[in-house]
Amino acid sequence: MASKTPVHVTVTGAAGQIGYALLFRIASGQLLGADQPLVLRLLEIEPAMGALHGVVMELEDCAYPLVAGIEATSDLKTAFDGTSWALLVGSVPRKAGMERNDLLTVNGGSFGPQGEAIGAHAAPDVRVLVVGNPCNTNCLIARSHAPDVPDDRWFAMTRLDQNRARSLVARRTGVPVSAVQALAIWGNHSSTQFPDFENAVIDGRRLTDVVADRSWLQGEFITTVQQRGAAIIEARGASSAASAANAVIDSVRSVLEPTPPGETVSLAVVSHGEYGAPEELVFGYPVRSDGKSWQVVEGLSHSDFARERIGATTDELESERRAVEDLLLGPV
Ligand code: NAX
Repeated sequence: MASKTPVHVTVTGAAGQIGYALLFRIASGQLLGADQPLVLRLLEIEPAMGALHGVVMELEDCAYPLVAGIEATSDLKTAFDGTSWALLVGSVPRKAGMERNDLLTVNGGSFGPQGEAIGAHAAPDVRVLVVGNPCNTNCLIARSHAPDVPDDRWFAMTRLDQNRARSLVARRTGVPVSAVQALAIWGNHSSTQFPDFENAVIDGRRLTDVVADRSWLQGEFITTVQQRGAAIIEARGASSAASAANAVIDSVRSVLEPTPPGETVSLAVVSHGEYGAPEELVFGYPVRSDGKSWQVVEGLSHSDFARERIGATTDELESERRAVEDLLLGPV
């Protein structure tokens, strides 16, 4: 049987800690399947090229049968040339004395050129997943520089938050993780995100019927999910990396595979005004895929409490958009 044509996968920030946890999983077939050869296109900034070279040596030393080539580069055209999946992980971390708006501007400055390079050089079927923070707004910026890449190809990662919420509920209620479904993250991947317990189910029952303690759901549950990233930094002395890489794999698989019955998956996608979110914002929604295309789940209802929380995360995304206005091209 003739083997498949290799698919090109770009990972930016490939010498970083998420890159280190992610690349080996991609190369082993966990991203695109055990029979799909791939070419890895790894982007780093110049000062990190030495470290990236070391990662490439390790990838070579795994002798992965699926890896048809590895391109390590600091050049945007080379990084995105012919790519079908652009995983934008690289970004500059917040440093002491940096305001949130400074972070938006510093990182936004690299996502514009990356978007432009995707628009100019990627494969016609390219899909983009932004992980580097602030990921929703970085995705907004990149997309504005690639107007010919259709709206439904752009994603920012809220899946780690969903996985955190799901696991927390499973531990609280003593059920397997698989019993907790449709627990989606709304809005921004930030401390204003809303993990929507109201529409979640446990073994087919409404989560709110199983967990009667509404004050826990509205309080500690939400803040634990929102603050989990900070708690990991506190405990580990470094931010989430393996769980973030795992969520990258989950995000891509959830676009490529049909969503199981009763389940929804969390992805931040380009808003077309669903549930009142302003158009064009990259907004976290519950999504379902049929394996070919995906849709935002329709017809969900929310209490006043949930609407107020979704409003707060919407306001934050709006203010992020205002802060990067100068970096946006076109009518976003
Ligand atoms: P690291 O600092 O370990 O690695 C980032 C890498 O990106 C570095 O090697 C750096 O040289 C590179 N880089 C910086 N600017 C670049 C550019 N313009 N082009 C190419 N490479 C560039 O961070 P890591 O822990 O890997 O995290 C990466 C990003 O993921 C951070 O922005 C982080 O905040 C974000 N996260 C997002 C999550 C999400 O759920 N959306 C969760 C995990 C993580 O916090």
